[in-house]
Amino acid sequence: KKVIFSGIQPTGVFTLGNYLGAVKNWGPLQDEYDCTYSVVDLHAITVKQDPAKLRRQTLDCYALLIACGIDPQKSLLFIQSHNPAHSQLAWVLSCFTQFGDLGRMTQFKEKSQKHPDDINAGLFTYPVLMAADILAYGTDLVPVGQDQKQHLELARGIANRFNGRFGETFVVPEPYIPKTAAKIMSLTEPEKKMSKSDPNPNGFISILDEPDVILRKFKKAVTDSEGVVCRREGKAGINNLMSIYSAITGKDFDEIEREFAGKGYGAFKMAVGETVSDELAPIREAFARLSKDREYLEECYTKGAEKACRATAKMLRKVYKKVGFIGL
Ligand code: AQP
Repeated sequence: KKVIFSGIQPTGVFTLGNYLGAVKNWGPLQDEYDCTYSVVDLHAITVKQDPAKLRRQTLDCYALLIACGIDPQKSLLFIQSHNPAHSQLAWVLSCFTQFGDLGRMTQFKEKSQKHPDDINAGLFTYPVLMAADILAYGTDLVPVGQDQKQHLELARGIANRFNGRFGETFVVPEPYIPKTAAKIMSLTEPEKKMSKSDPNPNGFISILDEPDVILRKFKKAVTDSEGVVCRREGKAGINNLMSIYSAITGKDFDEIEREFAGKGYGAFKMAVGETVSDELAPIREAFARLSKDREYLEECYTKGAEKACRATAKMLRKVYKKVGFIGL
C-alpha cells in the first residue's frame, strides 16, 4: 500500500477551508492507503501561542479529526511532538536546504508580514520541519490544499538533493490534490485565503459554528454589486461561494449558474449557508461526544505516539549513518 502523510496545525478549530481543502478528503483515503495523519503542534509554535490554549486546541484538533472520519484503528493518528524523530530529522534536513529557497516561500512572506514583531527562525524553517514530517515516514503521497504545494515542492527538492549526495534514502513524495479540494477564501476579504487564525471571526466558518452563526456569516459575506451568480474573474466573493457550494454538493459551476439564474445573491447565500450547515452538523455532534471522553482520546494518542516512533526509527538511523554519525 502507498503511504500517505498529512498534518494540521492546532492553531484553532479548523475552518471550512481546512475541511474542504484537506481533512474532508482524508477519511476516504484510509481504505486504499496506509494513512498517517498528525496534529502538528511543533509547527503551531512558529507563531505565538498561549500554552494552556495550545494544549486544549491540540486535544480538540485530535478529536475533530476523529469526528471528521479519521479512524485511529485504521490510520496512524498522532500528535507531532510525541515523536522526536520529526525534530531530529528536521535538523539534518536543514543542512541540506538553501537559505534562498526558504526565502521564496510565500507562506513565510505572508506570515512574517502578519507578525512583523516576531519573525522567528522557526517561521523561516517551517518548510524543513514539514519536509521531515513527510520524508520520515517514506511517504508517497501528500494530500494538501493548493496553498501547501510550494512547501511540498521544496520537500521534494530536499529529498532529491539528499538522495543525490548519499544514494537512494528518501521516497520523493508527490502532491495529492483531489479535484474537489478547492482553495477556500475569506468571507470578508475574498482575495485572502480562509484562515483559522484570522482575527475577524466573520472571515471564516469554524467547523463547530452553530447553524445560526453559519447562516449569519454567509449572509454577511462580501460579494459584488452585479447580482448575477456566475463564475468570472473579478467576482472573488461569488467565485468563493460557488467553490464552497460545489465542493459540498458535487455540482459543477454551470449547474450552479443555472440553478440560481435570476435568483439574486440573497437566495444563493442562504442555499450555501444551509448546505454548509447540514454538512457540518454530524461533525459537531461527533465532536461533542468525543470531547467528553478524554480517556479514549488519551488512549488513542498514546498508541499513536508509540506507532509513530516505531514507524520512523529505521529511517532516522539510516539518515544518521549516511551523514556520518556514530550509531549506538
Ligand atoms: N483556505 C483554505 N482552503 C483550502 N485548504 C486550506 N488549508 C488551509 N487553509 C485552506 C489546508 O488545510 C490543511 C491544514 O492547514 P494547516 O492548519 O496545517 O495550516 P494553514 O495552511 O496555515 O491553515 P490556516 O487555517 O491558514 O492556519 P493558520 O491560520 O494557523 O495559518 C493544509 O493541507 C492546507 O493546505
